[in-house]
Amino acid sequence: MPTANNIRNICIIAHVDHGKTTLVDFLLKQAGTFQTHQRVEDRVMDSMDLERERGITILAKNTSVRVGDVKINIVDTPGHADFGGEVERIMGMVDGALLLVDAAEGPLPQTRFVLRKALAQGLKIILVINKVDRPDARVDEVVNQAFDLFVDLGANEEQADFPIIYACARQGWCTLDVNEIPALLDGSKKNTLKPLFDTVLEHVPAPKISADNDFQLLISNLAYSDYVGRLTIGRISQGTVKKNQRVIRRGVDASGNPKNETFSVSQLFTYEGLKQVEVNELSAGDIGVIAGSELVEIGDTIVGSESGVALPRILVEKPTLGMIFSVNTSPLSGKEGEAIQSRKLRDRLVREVRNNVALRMEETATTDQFRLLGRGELQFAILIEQMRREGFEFMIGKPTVLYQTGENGEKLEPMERAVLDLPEQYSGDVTRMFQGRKGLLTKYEGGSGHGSNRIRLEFDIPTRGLLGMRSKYLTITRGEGLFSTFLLEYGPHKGDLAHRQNGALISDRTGDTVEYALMSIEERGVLFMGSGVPVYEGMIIGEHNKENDLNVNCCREKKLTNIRSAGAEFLVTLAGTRKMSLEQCIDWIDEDEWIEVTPQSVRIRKKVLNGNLRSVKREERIN
Ligand SMILES: Nc1nc2c(ncn2[C@@H]2O[C@H](COP(=O)(O)OP(=O)(O)OP(=O)(O)O)[C@@H](O)[C@H]2O)c(=O)[nH]1
Ligand SMILES: [Mg+2]
Repeated sequence: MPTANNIRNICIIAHVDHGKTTLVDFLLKQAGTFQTHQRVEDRVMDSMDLERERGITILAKNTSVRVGDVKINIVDTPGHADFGGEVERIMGMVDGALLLVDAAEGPLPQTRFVLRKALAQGLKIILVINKVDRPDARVDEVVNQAFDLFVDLGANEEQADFPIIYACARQGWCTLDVNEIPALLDGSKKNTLKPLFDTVLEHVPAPKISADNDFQLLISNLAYSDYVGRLTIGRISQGTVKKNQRVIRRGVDASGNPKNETFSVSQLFTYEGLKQVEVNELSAGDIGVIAGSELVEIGDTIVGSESGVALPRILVEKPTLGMIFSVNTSPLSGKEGEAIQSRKLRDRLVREVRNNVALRMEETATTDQFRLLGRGELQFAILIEQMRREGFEFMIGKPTVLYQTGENGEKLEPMERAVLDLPEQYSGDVTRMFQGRKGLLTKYEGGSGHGSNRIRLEFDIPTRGLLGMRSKYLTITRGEGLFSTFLLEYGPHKGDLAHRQNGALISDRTGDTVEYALMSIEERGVLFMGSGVPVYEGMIIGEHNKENDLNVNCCREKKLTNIRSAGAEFLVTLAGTRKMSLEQCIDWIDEDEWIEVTPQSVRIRKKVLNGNLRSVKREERIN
């Protein structure tokens, strides 16, 4: 049983893609977690299907390594802003943070967000300048920028006196000496991640243990096991807990009043590498897993006796976006998955909100619809994707911004800073697009980021203006632009913003699409589908090239004639369709439209299906 002196608890934080999960791979490998013959997948901590498919981390996860007789618990965190709540909730488990910064990109919006949280938590920070192997690395400049960021965020003297490590996570080495980088790059010198391990042991304090021996743990994360059910994850702040011990969960009920539950600890686990190993006892300072209660929630405290008190609940930033989830009311409902009824939809959303502190749920005026509140389109898209993989059918509406009311009754809306890094030749188009969305250019920096023909632009822009922008930005910059944002604060409402310039092409009947019919519609806009696709009245099949909607017959067959044309028949095919991904659909839809999600399809439809009951004019369909 380790005492706190041979434990260190750290997290790894950074902007998206700066190499956190890759670094964990090599920390595990070099600490001898795997047998030499064992083949280890890249980014082994990204274990969820969706994480592997998208190449990003979505959930914070624990692991540990042993260096000598010290156990280092490590929490890998996601870098995408939409999953910022994951970072916020694990901060209380650790005493130190490795702050990774890409040697070419430098600090970006999420670097700022996570560093601010880490400083507020009083964590000891180690700066890791990663990807020093990049040809466009600019190490000195990036170190200076990181230093400025610490100062800017109000780091105290001790915090601003951070050790700096230069690393190439992908090759598994690092150094404390910036002058050694060239030799390490050309292979004339070799190193490992030992300097990083040493720095952690030296600079990150061992977990403080209170003199009070009464067991206490703040629940920072949850997991689920098919064998033992719901699992509590947290750091034991004081005392010890044993298997079969009776403990008390100090939680809250739906209205926030204290609610206690006594339960018996059925199993205890500790992290050893990627495995959870069962133990009989956990003691202060360690991060562990407790089974035995199905009711545990993030933010609850588990204590060992009646006199044990609850720790302050974990607070995270408030949601800024809302999205309606609805029972599927489409004519094709139930054909491809389980068309869940409102109770089950509600239960599923409640379960999500219990596991994810950054999400909230609200009832609406109708019992078939629920409003989920969160941080970004990607956060919603991931949940939607998970639910369709579970076999569910449901509908979602356009994401909407959550407004607030100011002191004098004025309407306030969330504002964000968008930081863009892009090839200079696209700057004109991009600036025009952002300004058209009420963006205010606050910074124009040449020669930064990846190489000299790139520029960095910063805009202050309403969250509302950013909705649906990502895919347009990527189109304009031919996929070469980087785009990230962070929330500033609520500001005065910036006035009306048109969401979409184009109307929809809408099927006026039920049937299957026919190539012949689609060919005549094609000149009216962009089709989202080819032939042979089942459609219904009110379902959207494409984007109209005018502002109004257009109801079309996309099921019309060619009339058969017995006169053969003299010339050879041409085989005419559709020029091309734009297959819409779930995220593109979320970017695209208007308030009077739904996205219908099933395990097999993502369809877009009008809320009002009957063509006679809805207007095609924009000003009449959206108020
Ligand atoms: N050139 C170079 N690429 C690296 C290095 N470390 C990581 N990468 C690459 O950077 C990309 C992102 O790496 P990840 O480890 O997934 O980054 P992450 O910070 O975990 O990303 P999120 O968890 O999604 O925020 C991958 O393609 C890695 O191969 C490095 O030292 N040098
Ligand atoms: Mg990652």
